[in-house]
Amino acid sequence: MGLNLAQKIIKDHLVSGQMTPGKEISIRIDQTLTQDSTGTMAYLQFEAIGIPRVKTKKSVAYIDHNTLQAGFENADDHKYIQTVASKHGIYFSRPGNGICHQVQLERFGVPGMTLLGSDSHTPTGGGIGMLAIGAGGLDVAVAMGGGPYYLTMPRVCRVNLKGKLKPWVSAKDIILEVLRILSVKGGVGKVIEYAGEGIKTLTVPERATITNMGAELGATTSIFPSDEVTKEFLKAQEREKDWVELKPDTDAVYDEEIEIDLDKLEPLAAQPHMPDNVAKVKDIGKIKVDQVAIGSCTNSSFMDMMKVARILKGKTVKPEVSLVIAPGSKQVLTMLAENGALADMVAAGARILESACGPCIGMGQAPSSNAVSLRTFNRNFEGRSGTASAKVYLVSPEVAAVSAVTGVLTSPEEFGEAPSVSMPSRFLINDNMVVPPAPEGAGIEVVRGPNIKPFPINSRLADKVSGKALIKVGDNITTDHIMPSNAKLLPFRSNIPYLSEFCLTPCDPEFPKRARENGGGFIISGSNYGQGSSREHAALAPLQLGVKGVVAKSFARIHMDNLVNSGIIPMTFANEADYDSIESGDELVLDNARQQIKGGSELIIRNVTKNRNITVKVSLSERQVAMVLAGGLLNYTREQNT
Ligand code: MIC
Ligand code: SF4
Repeated sequence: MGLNLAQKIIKDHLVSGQMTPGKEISIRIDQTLTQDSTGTMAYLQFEAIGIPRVKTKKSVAYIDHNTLQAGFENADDHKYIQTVASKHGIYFSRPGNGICHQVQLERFGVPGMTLLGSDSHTPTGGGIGMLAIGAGGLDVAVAMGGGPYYLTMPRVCRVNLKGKLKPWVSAKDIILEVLRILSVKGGVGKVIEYAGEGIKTLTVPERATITNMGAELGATTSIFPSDEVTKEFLKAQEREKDWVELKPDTDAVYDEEIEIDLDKLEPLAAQPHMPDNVAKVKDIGKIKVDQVAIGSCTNSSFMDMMKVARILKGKTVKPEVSLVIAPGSKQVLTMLAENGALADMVAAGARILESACGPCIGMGQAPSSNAVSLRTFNRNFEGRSGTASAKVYLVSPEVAAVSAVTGVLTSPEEFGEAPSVSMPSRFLINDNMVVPPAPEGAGIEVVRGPNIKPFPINSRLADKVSGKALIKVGDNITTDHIMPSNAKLLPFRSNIPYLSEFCLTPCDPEFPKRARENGGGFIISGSNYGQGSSREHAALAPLQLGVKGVVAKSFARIHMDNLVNSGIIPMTFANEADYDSIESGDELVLDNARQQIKGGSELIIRNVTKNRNITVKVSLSERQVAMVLAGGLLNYTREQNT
């Protein structure tokens, strides 16, 4: 029986386990990436592991999220990352060089390799045929030290693309369509593998838009084959030598198949407040727009920007609309500057932001109250923009640019002829903003500012785990709810005690206080708890507040791993109806917790207040059980080494 592409790369990198879907495997990691808002924690943990030099083929530390520098905190963290990277053999992409995923694709991604990144949009690398996976910082730290990455062997879903996109319809519409079909939970436990005649019509940056936003499906990753199109892209980046052909076997077997007819697709938008709340732009209607933001790791490639520049050329942005544009990398920005497209954008009234995440992570450009904001980004979770009442729609660069000119949500076919932009045969190459590491033993001193505070480490799991149900939340709670990130909080990613004061506050402003007063307890949730970001702060902040376990209908992949890494017990209701039987404030007890967790997948929680037992499941591998018993990955690693 033939292998599909995901299985081939996994097989080539397999360290342990059987490639049976649902079973735990571990794989060798070739490349890692970190960004600054998860990076400080990842490097503190790397230092705690105590390995002097990274053992990967290439590890890169990016600064792209936290670049406002409203106080000393950001700048201090950047210095820490720069020096710690230099000391341990890690390349450093300076602030201004661009968004990690865009730069990694342009300059470092290699088809067939594995990439582990401390950012949930690491699957962008699947656009170039990498098996690129997002993870918590601690998992990336372990991979930098040469340790394998553990994951559940995924099922593989084939998305068969037929035909060719019509003018004005773009790669963003393809992934929005996949989200419409599968939902934000539909990719959990799966790799989404793209195939079919239609893939030949998509350039690498377009493929990367699709694999990037595959993160919103909850998928382990998404991947395209490495073909002539990939070769063209690598050649244009002067990296043809990195190209290898990669494709599934002709008799490859898939667990699931979806077909999308590209000719039939129309411009789409994800409506507030979920990326899978997708409708046709023309069906949503001509709602008045207050803000348009173009950029982010989903849609900031040179070609996306050129389409935007062509649409804006000779026009003026509607007076009621604020248009901001952040080109994805220094390469993109320089090319736009050189060919005059930047001048067209500025002349039309666009406000140009630096090549960084910016408004996508709420670092500035919070919309006005009740505003409608069209964004080419990948997440429109409530409040993520920095304005709780804002209504964010996720759209293609074409829809965004056209609507900035008309002032209302506009399906671009009405605008005239679509701009035709093809991939350049040569990108502008200048890697002067990537600082190579110092030679081994160069005596680099790691600079640590006062913003860096010790992070919490759990203790061995007690025999009896008890506490109150501190909060009860619904479905699809994102890590932006659990550990909000905005211009005020992002500078404190190395200060968990401070951050914990804001933990789950979008759901209940009293949560941190209640958790502290009760000496910790449990979180009760509906399905897909922890979707979105890879930030392990969404586990560390609850840990700081004494949270011992989360009982949910289901979990998002990366967040569940982060909970286990922190020694917080992730439990799912054996019978979902039991969710209704727990109320916030109920006293819960897990008797013989160690024994119960060791003993099998079903545990009994006593609800003392309701005088009733609830059966919950812990779907953990043997290794994860050992981690929970030890009080998290760091304690587990120490126990293993003594
Ligand atoms: C995001 O898009 O939510 C982020 C900010 O890039 C996060 C990482 C973080 O929280 O620092 C992600 O996607 O993992
Ligand atoms: Fe940055 Fe936004 Fe991409 Fe996250 S999704 S890496 S915040 S651009």
